[in-house]
Amino acid sequence: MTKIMVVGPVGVGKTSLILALKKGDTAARKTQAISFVGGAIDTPGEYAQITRLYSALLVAAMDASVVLMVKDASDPRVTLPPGFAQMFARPVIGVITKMDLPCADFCLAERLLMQAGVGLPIFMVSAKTGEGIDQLYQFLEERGCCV
Ligand SMILES: Nc1nc2c(ncn2[C@@H]2O[C@H](COP(=O)(O)OP(=O)(O)O)[C@@H](O)[C@H]2O)c(=O)[nH]1
Ligand SMILES: [Mg+2]
Repeated sequence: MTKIMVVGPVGVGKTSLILALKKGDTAARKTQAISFVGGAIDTPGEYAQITRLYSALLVAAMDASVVLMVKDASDPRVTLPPGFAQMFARPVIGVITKMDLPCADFCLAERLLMQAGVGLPIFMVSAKTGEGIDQLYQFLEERGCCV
């Protein structure tokens, strides 16, 4: 059981993050269903935004050893409900994406992830520039997760 599952609202950069960790250069397309990409489970953003779809996320998480909860650094909205991370019977690692954007607000994104129940460490990455990807990759590799 070495899979990672990536969750978070639509458009935060989940698929791009998986592709960056895989060191692929293909562009992300809209994720329509829970899908297996190498050692990762990619999930449609709607599953983190529509309460009645949470159960599907929880079932899929049974197949993963770690959940990556993704927050877009350029989006100041509260997009994950309080305690969302605690639903998962798995360690949840926070990942803040789009750190390359000028409007990226790391402090706010970190606070919102923590409100959603995510603990430290929280990783800051950009799938566009590659910032932070190696550190996250190494962290996952040390825990036996391969993407
Ligand atoms: N600037 C920037 N854009 C990103 C980054 N990651 C993803 N995007 C863009 O955000 C949009 C949604 O990305 P996607 O990976 O499909 O998000 P998902 O719905 O969470 O899987 C796409 O237009 C990506 O090119 C990033 O790190 N920086
Ligand atoms: Mg996607």
